[in-house]
Amino acid sequence: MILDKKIIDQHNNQLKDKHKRSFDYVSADVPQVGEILNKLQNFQIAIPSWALGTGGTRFGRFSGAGEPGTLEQKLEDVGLLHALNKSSGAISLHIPWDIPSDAEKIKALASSLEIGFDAVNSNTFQDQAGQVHSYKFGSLHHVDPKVRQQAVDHNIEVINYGKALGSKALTVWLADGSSFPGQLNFREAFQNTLSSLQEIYKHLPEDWKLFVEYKAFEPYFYSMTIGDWGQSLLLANKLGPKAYTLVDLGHHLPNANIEQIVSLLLMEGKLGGFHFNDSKYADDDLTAGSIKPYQLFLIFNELIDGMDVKGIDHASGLGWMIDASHNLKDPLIDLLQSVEAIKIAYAQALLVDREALKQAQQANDIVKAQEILQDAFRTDVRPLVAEARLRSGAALNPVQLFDEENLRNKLIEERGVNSVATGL
Ligand SMILES: [Mn+2]
Repeated sequence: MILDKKIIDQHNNQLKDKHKRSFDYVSADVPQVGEILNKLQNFQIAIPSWALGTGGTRFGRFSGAGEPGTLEQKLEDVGLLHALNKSSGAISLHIPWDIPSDAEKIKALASSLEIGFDAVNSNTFQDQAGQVHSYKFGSLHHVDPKVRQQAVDHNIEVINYGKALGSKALTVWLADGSSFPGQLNFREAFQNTLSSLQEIYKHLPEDWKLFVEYKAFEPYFYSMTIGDWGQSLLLANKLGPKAYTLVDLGHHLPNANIEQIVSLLLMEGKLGGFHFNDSKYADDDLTAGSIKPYQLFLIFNELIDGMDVKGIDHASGLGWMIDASHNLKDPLIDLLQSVEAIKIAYAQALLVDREALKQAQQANDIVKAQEILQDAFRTDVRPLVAEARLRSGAALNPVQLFDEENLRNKLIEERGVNSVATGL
């Protein structure tokens, strides 16, 4: 579905007076407002193709309606999000759920919707129909070289699909691990993983990045072969300059200090990208910023600090993506909420007075340091984020517009009630 620009203009007209009042109020105290708005306009967060349908838990899945049943429809959904917020200008494809059988046609559709292709994702965490070897006991770390080779070949195939579309990164997340002590030899599992990744790395184009994702537990509960940022960083360092660590917010043990991890990975030049979501207990895959918005702000505070020190462009230097699952809310609305939360945290972090913070740190003035951070966090930056959207031609309030225009019902009319997205 293509959203008529007139609908967005009408919506913006209705809200513009109220918006102007709140924008004028906030921006009066922000001297660098023009620069912040530019950065907000440039900052895009990729949408994963698997998040467009309803997710489930291991106990069940309650399907939504009018889900995108084809890759073309998934692109259209991301195009719709991007029309609403002008902040979701890329899709991240998962192979084999989204094989682009006609790459040129898919590229043309994406470019008509003004969306690009973010990292491609391989899947060795489940068996596909007709697959020769099973991944039941792992893939790249498997004790059997034939299984490892099959998983390596799959990743090379994913790179080739990505090349055809213009992707520039491969994300590898492995469901390799063990659930019982004694099941695995840790060193052998790690070495097998390293040599498999080295094979994949050889096929990575010069201008590509390899993102090595880690996860503390699940689907295995005793050990994960790439279980934390240390293991991921070890692999990335051994692989070479095109390999980076990818941080998924839900992939840590409870209360891990993710902002500190981010800071050190950036210092080492090895932070490749992000998967945004939120959680209370584990890999809950909830809407970004819905549970711990202060943590999200603190992460962005370190990101900006670390990127600015190295002169890394905020918008293009790292891979930014949502990795969430929506089993209660409408996936599209949920994604709009996540993008909004990410941009709010980014805007708040842009407000931090870095010079004053540095002085407070040097003087061991803890009170001042806390005041500086919380001043920024407690500023209502929503009008800044909305103004950036307005200047980009998007809606002042995307969630409200989605609701007012009954966009889900229109998708159901187009696709039917029973249309189900491929994926988990
Ligand atoms: Mn992830």
